[in-house]
Amino acid sequence: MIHPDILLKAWRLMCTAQSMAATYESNRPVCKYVHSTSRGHEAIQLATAFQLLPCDYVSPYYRDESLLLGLGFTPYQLMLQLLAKADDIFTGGREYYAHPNYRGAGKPTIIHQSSATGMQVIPTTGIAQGLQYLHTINSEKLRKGPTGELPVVVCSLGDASITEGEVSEAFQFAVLKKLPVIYLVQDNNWGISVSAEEARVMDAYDYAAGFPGMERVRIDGSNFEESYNSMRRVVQYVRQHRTPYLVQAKVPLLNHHTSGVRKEFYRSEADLAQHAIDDPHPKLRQRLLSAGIPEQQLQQIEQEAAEAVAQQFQQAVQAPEPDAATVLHHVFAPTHITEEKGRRTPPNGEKIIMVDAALYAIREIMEEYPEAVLYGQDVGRRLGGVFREAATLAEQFGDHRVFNTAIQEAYIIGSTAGMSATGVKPIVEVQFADYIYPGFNQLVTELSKSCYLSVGKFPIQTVIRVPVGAYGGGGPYHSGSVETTLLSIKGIKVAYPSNAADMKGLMKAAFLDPNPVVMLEHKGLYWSKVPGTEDAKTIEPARDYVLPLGKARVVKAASDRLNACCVITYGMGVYWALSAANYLPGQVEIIDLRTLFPLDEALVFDTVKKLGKCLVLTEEQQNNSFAEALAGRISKTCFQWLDAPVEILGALNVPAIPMNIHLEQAVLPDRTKVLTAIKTLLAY
Ligand SMILES: Cc1ncc(C[n+]2csc(CCOP(=O)(O)OP(=O)(O)O)c2C)c(N)n1
Repeated sequence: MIHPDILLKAWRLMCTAQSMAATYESNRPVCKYVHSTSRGHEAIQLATAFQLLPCDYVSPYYRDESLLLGLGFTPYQLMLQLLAKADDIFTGGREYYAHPNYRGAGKPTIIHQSSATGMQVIPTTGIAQGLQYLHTINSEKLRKGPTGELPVVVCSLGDASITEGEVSEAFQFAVLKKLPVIYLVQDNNWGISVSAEEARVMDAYDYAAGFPGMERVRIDGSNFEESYNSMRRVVQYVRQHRTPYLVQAKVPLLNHHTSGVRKEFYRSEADLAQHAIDDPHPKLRQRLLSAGIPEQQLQQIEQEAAEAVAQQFQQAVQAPEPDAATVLHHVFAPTHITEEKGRRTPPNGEKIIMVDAALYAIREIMEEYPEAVLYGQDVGRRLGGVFREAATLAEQFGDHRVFNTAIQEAYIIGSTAGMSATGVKPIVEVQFADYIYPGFNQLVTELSKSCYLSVGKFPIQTVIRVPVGAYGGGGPYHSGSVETTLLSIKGIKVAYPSNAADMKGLMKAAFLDPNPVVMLEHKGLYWSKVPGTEDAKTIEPARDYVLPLGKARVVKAASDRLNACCVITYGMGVYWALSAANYLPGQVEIIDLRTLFPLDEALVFDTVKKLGKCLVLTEEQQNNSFAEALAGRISKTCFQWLDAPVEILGALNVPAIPMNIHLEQAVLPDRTKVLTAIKTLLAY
């Protein structure tokens, strides 16, 4: 039997949510930012919140206002976000209503919430993956409940979100690894104006049957008592049995989809009347009355809730707006790796190839940090990466730390958001740059925005290794360059080493950086097999060597100060430039950027100002590339010092690198093309 105090608590909060919805509706000019309310969904949301412990994690979706009230957030706190005020504890006025994120005492942790329907399922499943790992290694970072309870993760979403493809990647991973995650699907039959009948042949409960090992239950989410009892059973089960569970909760939708997309636009009277039958509010009232709670007490609670909401709304309206000067804060979390340190060229050091530099860096990282894990396609035992870039790591560190994943780039990238929130430090790999696109959404939607929109609470510490680049007839889908596309994302860092020493030093810095870092690793440089790339082999830096992101390097200096130019480049471009420079002794200075973001603008601009002539060289197709953008910035900043227009050389503007090696060659820059471009510059 459910205790009457719990029913009364639910009643108070349900009345509060109802009052909030009514208040927002009657103050539409003030509540000008788009928002959704939980009307109709209150019972299942409160029932869920009441089961959770501070050691747990929950990812609410934008309709989970009542869930947040159930966790103990006050209407005032929620309203500060509604009105995008400075004191909004979640996002400082940067995010919509009911997009919380929270890390603090007394409540479950909530990672950054995007508005993209269904996309939170991967990061949230990543939390469960992180908790499972911490449990496996018996880590002190695993927070438990007051009597030693293990944490669970709740991922809440609407029924229409289930049809997103990424949801299936997360489900697959959760059942494969038996993760302690509860998928709470609130089924109101609508996805804005798209009805369930139009969108799918099965509900989430039936869909879950396709994922053996996923426990599942269908409940009436409008009935508080049923919801409470079911959620209590489910949460206890997952706490104990460490296995995924899907709860399909049927609920009515009683308010507008959002304040902007209004119910009268697309819902019939009959549909609204049908939904009203299941209003959880009168149902709970009836239950309380039959439990002997007097009508008068219920009315009094209702009135108190309304008064509290009115008073807190006034207070929120009066609260200050954010200071515009803070708008640039928290794009990244600060890194403590700012200086090049350690022995880059230790005495008696041996020369190594670039792929081994990456491998050795990761080996040393994993030896030092028990929270470091590595996963991706084929990186685990047996192969150790299609380039053997992770060879022997699974054997050395175990399958729980280095393992294969299915072909699911979205999961590989997106899960790191959840992993990182638990304190695990994931290094993941996308097999080829050409296949980063399925994971691109997670990178843009979830990872890149998390630090900024959580005002620094949830930076995502992850390294994403991406073999990249063209050589030797790799063909159209194994030769692509992706840096311009990546660099269009704000909130991630991108490194692009061109030799073994830089690879090792940058990998260490990337790992220690609290933000997402993409390591672009040129396949043509991995083994120095391409003629002219022998210098990509270097002495192996010592274990203590670290090279901060954002420091370029002078690869070759020009001695002829009167008629010289600089080549600003990276990756394979360094070697094309070096071989062209052999024909013009003393006249070419070569800068290897090493990191594309953050960019060492100081060294670039100083060099251009010193020499007056500049070529920006890239392997990417040239039009609208990073190289062109950089050339534009150089032209503007160094205008008075330039003796010639800034030249740019990249690949031809074709959609893909063709496979035939002669065609490939025709598309890519090479020594001859670079030499011609340099000579043109020097002739000015
Ligand atoms: C990836 C993505 N596509 C489209 C949208 C626009 N959108 C916002 S809510 C919504 C419907 C979601 O329905 P459901 O998940 O059932 O939740 P409900 O609003 O019914 O509670 C859509 C299509 C979005 N936010 N994200």
